[in-house]
Amino acid sequence: MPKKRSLEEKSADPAAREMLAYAEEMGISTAFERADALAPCNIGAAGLCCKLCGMGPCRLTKDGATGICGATIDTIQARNLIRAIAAGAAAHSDHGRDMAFTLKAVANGEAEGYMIRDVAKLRTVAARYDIPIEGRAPEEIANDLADLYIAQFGQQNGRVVPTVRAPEKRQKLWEERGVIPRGIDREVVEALHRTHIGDDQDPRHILHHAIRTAIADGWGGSMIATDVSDILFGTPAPLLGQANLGVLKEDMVNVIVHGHEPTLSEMIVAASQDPEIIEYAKAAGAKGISLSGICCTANEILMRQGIPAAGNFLHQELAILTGAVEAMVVDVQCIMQALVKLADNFHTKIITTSPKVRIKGATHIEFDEHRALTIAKEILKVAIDNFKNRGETRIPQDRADLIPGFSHEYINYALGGSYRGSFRPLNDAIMAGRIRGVAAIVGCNNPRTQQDFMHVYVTERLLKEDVLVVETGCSAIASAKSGFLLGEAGLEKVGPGLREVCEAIGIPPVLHMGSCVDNSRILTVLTQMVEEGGLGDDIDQLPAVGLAPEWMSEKALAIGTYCVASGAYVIFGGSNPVSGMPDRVADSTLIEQYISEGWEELYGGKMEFVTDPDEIIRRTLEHIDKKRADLGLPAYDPNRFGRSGDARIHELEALPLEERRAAIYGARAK
Ligand code: NFS
Repeated sequence: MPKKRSLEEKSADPAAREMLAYAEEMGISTAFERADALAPCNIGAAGLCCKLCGMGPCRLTKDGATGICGATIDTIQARNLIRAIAAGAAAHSDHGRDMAFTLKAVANGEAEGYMIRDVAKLRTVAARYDIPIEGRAPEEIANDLADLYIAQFGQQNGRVVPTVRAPEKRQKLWEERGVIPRGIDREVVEALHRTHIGDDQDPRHILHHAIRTAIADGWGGSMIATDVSDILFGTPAPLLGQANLGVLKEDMVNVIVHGHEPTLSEMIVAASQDPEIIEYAKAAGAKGISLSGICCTANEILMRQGIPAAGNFLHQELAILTGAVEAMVVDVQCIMQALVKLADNFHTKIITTSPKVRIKGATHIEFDEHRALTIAKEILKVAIDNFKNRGETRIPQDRADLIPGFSHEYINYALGGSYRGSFRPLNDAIMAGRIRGVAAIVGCNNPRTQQDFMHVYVTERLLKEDVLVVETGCSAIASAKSGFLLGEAGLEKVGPGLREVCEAIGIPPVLHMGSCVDNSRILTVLTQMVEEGGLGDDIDQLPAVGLAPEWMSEKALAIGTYCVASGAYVIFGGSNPVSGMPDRVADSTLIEQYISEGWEELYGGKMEFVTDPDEIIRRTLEHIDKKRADLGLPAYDPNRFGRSGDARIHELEALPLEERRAAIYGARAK
């Protein structure tokens, strides 16, 4: 019998615990409780089930077993893995395609309500591809860039163009290995073709194409999505935001936008500020409209507009349980079907908007970027009309302030200033050992593990070890809820060297870099660190690690794989989709070995699945220290730092005047 967990075991977040207690009291089902009731299939979870044809499903339970067609465990695991990676790449990239079409429509004056907000980024990106920019109107440049980007999806030969933005050495390596993606859709389709019954049956050869498919995501579809979002909605820069369910308002119409694409949510933000809509809300008896986000939509509008985040993936049901949400407006990805049934217990309307996503029982108001503002207003009116149906509410009071908005452009600026924006200070801090290394902590919540615990634990431990942390996706929201994304709030938990750097530059120790497609920003940061000099000439030489401690989505696997292809060491927590049976004969399956040691030999990056958080930390620090040693940098020694910056000033301030003088001038006087 699966174990029923306590509230504390289900989530590290007090707001979640409060709502889960309420759900239990009301007898309402949530993903947390369904995860307790439904044990995962141990054969499927280990990657040992093949259901690619009608002879199966073949469930292989012993080392050496094969499917009816003769497929081995290694082949089946490789096929399952590449299919997940292809689905993840498809999701990110299809999002990128829609953004490119929106850019095209904006350039041609056909998209109501949108404009080109960041002309500087448009010009910088266009110039990278030799699109003429001088003397041209932003719309002309945008039209050419949109055409180029749209073409990347259906391109048959050549290379997906954003790959030219990788370090030169990396590009050469990809060419040598034959993994430069030719066209985004082509690689995804080929992944499906190769895994049809009776096609590619050499696991290494299958996974070779997994790398190419993943590069088409990170250095293709995702990068396109991030570029176009910045061009249309503005490149993020730090601003003040809030996170957790306490952002919902008792006296206002609460509308939550949930999903991933910023095209609709940005328009809902604009519509919510329209005087006509505000009046409409007031006429309905509310003080106004309060907008908030869940999942990566939350990150998109939090980073750019400071709209609060109601929570991460596992908060979607909990938000409805407050009884205070008039409408949850969803577009694509990470939306639970369970929302509709859950919402039946309250007045909340679930509104689907994407032509690609409908949920039985939900209200569908289809979004079309050509009439975006009109549709956004229509959606808000539905929510406002629903305000009168609100019953009893139960809004947890937990909310935390945060400062998101660390695009790579902003980090560059913060480190060097307007006229000499540069990654030099970051590289110098790493070289000196003030910063031991960098960790990107990303990815989902998974109801099979305690919500947020792994994200927060791993983040806290690494900060103590002077590792600078950058975050995206639901991981960033977990840190936001825990107060790490606010400079002073997190600093007493930070190691001495990193603390000095954060104080000197004025940044929090954890940098929120955006949504999951914005992991492409991390690729750009890593590239800029390489190009700045002093830390080797390719990403695999950097003392950097990527972690997805609570992953669950196929997109996370795609992200992990393109990070490996780019040279990073990536560790996933939680479940291991290529583990094989627990009683397997060898220490690791052939696939586990291949994506770790095998990929490291080929690309300098490796992928591992590790459940124990302390082991994740150990491996992360071991890797960072090894990379430091390989670069000839001094070994990490925290005792060398912490004698400057704000900490030192506070210490001096506490001394009597004479002693303070002696401390400051004494050494010099001698
Ligand atoms: Ni990323 Fe964003 Fe969250 Fe996981 Fe889902 S919202 S795209 S997949 S659950 S981090």
